[in-house]
Amino acid sequence: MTDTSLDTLIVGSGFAGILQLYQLRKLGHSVHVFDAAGDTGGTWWWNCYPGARVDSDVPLYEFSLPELWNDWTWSERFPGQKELRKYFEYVSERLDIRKDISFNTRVASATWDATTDRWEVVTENGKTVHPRFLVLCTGFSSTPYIPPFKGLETFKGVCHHTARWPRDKEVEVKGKRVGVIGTGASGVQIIQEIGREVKHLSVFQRTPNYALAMQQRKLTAEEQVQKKEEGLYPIIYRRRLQTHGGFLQEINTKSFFSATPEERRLHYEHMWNRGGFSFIIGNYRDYGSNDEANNEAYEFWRQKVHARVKDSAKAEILAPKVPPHPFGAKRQCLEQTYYEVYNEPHVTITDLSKYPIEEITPTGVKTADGVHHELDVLVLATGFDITGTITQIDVRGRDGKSLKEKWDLEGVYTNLGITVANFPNMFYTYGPQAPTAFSNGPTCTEIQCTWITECISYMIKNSLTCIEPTVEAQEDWYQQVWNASKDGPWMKAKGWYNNGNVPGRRLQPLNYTGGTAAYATMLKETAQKGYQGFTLS
Ligand code: N01
Repeated sequence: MTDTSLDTLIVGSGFAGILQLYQLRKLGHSVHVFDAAGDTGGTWWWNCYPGARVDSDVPLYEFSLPELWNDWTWSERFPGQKELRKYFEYVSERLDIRKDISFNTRVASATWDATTDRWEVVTENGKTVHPRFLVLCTGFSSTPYIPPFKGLETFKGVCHHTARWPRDKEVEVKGKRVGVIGTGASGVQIIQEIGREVKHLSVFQRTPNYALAMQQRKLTAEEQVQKKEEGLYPIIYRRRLQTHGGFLQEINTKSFFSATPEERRLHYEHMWNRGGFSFIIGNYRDYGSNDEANNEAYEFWRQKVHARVKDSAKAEILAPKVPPHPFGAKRQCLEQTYYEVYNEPHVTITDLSKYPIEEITPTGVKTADGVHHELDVLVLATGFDITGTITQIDVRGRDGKSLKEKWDLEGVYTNLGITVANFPNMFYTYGPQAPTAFSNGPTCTEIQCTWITECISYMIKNSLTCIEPTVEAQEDWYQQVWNASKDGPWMKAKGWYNNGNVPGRRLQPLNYTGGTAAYATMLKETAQKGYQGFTLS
């Protein structure tokens, strides 16, 4: 028999899941969370590999709820995973949310039941619930991607994907021969952290990461308390909703050609020294669309790298003379001492674009230059399946067809990066076709969760049963996402920005790049117009 006591089921308890739960519970709705993890934190629970650290600075990277920020202070501008975990523990206790979460509970399937107008959600450990609304707060990085390397299963040493790093036992790397495949943010961070202490490090890089200077610094409790007393925090949180990327810095509206080479050089230095994503956000507006502007940004970055890496052959692999893709086309990460690691004689780097991995053997990795890299530990820093974070659940909508099959066959179609036609009363956060990669998590999810809460609330108040987007609205959003991407470099290299990191997927922009503030306005206007683009019944 269908139990109709649950209004909303949320999947995941990272930033989005927690806020969604807190907001809906406050309204008096019955709401529950299933999370495959053992505790709250989402990506910060899973990604416990050495060196994991956030790339958005605090206090931007936290909840804007005064009941939380008032009593919390950080120790660093860009906190590490352990401190972020402590933050989630604090949040969980302060908001008393664990009582509404079932941990170690992975959702296997969600099927729309048109006879009851409810979802039937089944978990791998045998629970079944029937909520009216389903909110997938599964983010963009909850499904690791592991390439089908020949022989991977034969490796006899220790092998982990960065997002499945063991949390209950220490992985010994000191004095070991370690290999890292992948140089995205995860690879760069683990290489930077363990590079000096291992016996030998073999880095396998297919594409260089144009890593930017983090400019990390310690924070004192006093400076944070002072800012709070000066009333700055509410302004910061309001402001982050108004900028392009959820940071305080607005994108540069000046053209590359409006400045002299000297002015540009000084500007680049200034942005570089600010750290974080300033060098991208503050770059000239046409850096993504004009080759000259783009090449100059690349050359500035390249010189910074070459100045730090002593071995010119290694430096050339890390920052080649001819850029493999335009600056900004792939997600850059932030580093502190990444490039200095390559000055250690026991650290080698193989350029997989020239010498691909031929196979993984029981004792190491064989590359096409004929070298067999002997390894005790193999780290797969090979990223995530972005759409897989949703389709890892066998979601079936009104017509009984699976979302995975639809997206695999037709490409990803959503309305506003938050709902999908044919999947009534289903919402998702921080996933495909939202500002996701171009906005920090707490900002983007605050906008989305608030919208979802108001939508559910509106439906209950107006005795409405179902909401789902129209196919036309979805096609329109698909086009808007493409249009916003046109002037940027983001379709000019295969990566997780465009579904290109998983072979065989349809290339399409997976992020709305028109800005977080513009996105928030669109969501708001849609609601104000009585949920234009949606069918309500
Ligand atoms: O994943 P990625 P990630 N053979 O997809 C390589 C966030 N994040 O986990 O570029 C060989 O960026 C692949 O090579 P290529 C952040 O938003 C944040 O590192 O496709 N190599 C690439 O080098 C980030 O952007 C933080 O040629 C293969 C790497 O694997 C996002 O998560 C920390 C391969 C994958 O890089 C994802 O980052 C960590 C193959 N067959 C993550 N397949 C912070 O907050 C893939 N690769 C700082």
